[in-house]
Amino acid sequence: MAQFLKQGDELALAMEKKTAIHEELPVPVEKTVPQEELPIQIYASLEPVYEGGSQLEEAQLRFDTLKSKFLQVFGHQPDLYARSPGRVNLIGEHIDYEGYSVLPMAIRQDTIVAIRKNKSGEAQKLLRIANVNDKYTICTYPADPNQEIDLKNHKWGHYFICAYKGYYEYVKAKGLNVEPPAGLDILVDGIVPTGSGLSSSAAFVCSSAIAIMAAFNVNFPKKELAQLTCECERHIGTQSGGMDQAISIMAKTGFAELIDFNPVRATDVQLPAGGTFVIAHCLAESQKAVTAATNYNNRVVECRLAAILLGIKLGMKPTQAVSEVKTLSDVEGLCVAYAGNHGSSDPVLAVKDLLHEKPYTAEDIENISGEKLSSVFANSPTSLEVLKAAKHFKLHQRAAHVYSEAKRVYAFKDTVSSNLNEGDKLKKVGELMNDSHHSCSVLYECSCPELEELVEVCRDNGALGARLTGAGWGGCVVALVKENIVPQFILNLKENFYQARIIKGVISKNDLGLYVFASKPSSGAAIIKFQCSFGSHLKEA
Ligand code: NG1
Repeated sequence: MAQFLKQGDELALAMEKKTAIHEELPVPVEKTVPQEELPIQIYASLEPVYEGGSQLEEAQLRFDTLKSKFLQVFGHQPDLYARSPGRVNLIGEHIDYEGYSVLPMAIRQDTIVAIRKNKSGEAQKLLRIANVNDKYTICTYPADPNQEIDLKNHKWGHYFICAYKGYYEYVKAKGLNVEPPAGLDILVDGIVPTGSGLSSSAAFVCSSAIAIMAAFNVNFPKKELAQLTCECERHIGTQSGGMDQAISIMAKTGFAELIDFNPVRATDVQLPAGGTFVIAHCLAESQKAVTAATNYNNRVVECRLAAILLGIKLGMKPTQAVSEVKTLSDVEGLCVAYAGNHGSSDPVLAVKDLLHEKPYTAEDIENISGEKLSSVFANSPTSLEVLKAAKHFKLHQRAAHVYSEAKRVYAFKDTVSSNLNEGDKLKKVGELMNDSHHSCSVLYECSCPELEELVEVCRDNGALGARLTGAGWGGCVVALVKENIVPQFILNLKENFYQARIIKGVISKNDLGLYVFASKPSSGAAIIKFQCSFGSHLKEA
C-alpha cells in the first residue's frame, strides 16, 4: 500500500511539474486511486487484456497478422501496440454533449494500432497509415501536427490525423516538454463494425492517440486522455460529447460505467444477474461524419438554441444568455426552479410551458435572442454548416428529450443498485430502455425505419427492453434479454429480421455473427509492448 501511495504521489508530482508522465513510472494496479487518475496500463502479454478462450485465440491471430503485415508493408517490426474497444451505450443517448452522465459498457470488439517511430531518411517526414483490411488503402500524410484535415474529402486515415493533431495540441497547451514530431509507420486492425453506433471511430481515435503517446514514451492519466481524445475526434467535424472516448479508455471487465463529465469520471455499475445485452445491427449504416450538418451537429445546435431561449424566458438578459449558455445543463437550475414554483421538480415542465412544439424558424429565434444566428455561432464553422442546411429548429422536442433522458440514466443506475429482486430490476431497466427509445425516436428523431423494425422484432421475441444505441440514424439496437433465452432470441432475430436481407443479398449468411451477438462488459484501452521475440511472447502469462 505504501508503495502504491508513493506511485500516486509521483503521478501528482509529475502533473504538478507539468512534465509528461514517462512510462518508466510503475503502473498502479490497486483500486485506492480513482481509475481516472491512473495512466494507461502497459502489458507485456495479451492475457490480461483478452482474458482467455476464443477471445484470446482470436487476439493472438490478429497480433500475428499485424506483426507479419507490418514487416511486409514497412520492412521492419512495430515498436508497440495500442488497443481501445468499441462500446454499447445502455442508456443516456445524445446527452453527453449537453453535460449529462451516460451509462455505456465496452464491448470486446476493438481497434489495434501497431506503430513505429522513424527518425531518419525520408520516412521521418511521413505518417504512413496502412490497414490489415485491403478495403482501406494506405494513406500518407506529412509528419506535421499543424496540417489541416481535408474534411470535404473524407478518408479513413483522417481519424489517425485527428489523434496526431490532438496529441500535439494537448502537449503544447500543457507546456509539456516532449520529443519533437517524427515520422510514424502505422498499421491498423479494427473489428468494431463501422457506422453501427458502436463507436468504431472512437476506438480508432483512442487507440491511435495512445499509440502515438506510447511511441513517444509518454503516458497520461485516463481522465486527461478521455478529454484529449474527445477533442481529437472533433477534428473530424462532429461536435462529439466525450462518452465514447471516456468508456473506451476507462472501461473495466465485468462492469458498465456511469460516466460523468466536467470533470470526466467513471463509476463502476454492476449489471443485474440473469440478463444479457444483445447487440443487433439494423443494416442501415450511420454515417455520422458525412451527415453531421443535418443530423448529429444539427442536434447539438438545436440544444444550444433551446438552452438560450429557456435562459431568456427564465429571466436572463438576451446578451448574457447568448454569451454564457452553452448547454441545456447550464439552464437546468432555472428550469427546476420554475418547476418548483409550479408544484413539480421536473425541468421538462419549463420546456412544455415555455417552448412551443411548432418548429422555430431562424427568424423566430433571432427575434427573441436579439442576435443573428450566424453571429451566435460565428466561432464554430461546423455549426454554421448546420445553419445553412436547417429549415427550422425543433427546440421543444430536443430539450424535452435531453432532460427526460438525463433522468432515465439515474433511474437505471438507482434500479440496478436497489434492493429489488433481480427479476424486477431487469423488468424496470427494460422499461427505461423502451422509454429511452421512444424519446430518441419521437422527440429526438434520430431513428430510422430499419431501427424501428428491429426494435419491434426484439420486443416481439421476448426482449425486456430494446432501443437504438449510439448516435442512431442507422446502426445498432441493444436489447436486454433474459440469459436463458439468448440463443433462441438470436435465432428468432435471424428468422424474423435478417433472413429476408440474406435472401436479398444485403448480407451474407456467414457474416451473421458480425451483425448480431451477445455482449458482456469488456476491458478498456491498453498498451502492449512485447518483451521477447514474436511468437513465444503471445503465450506468456
Ligand atoms: P456514436 O455515433 O455511436 O459513435 C455518438 C457520439 C457520442 C454520443 C452519441 C449519442 C462521437 C464520437 N460519438 O456516438 O458522443 O453523443 O453519438 O449518444 O461523436
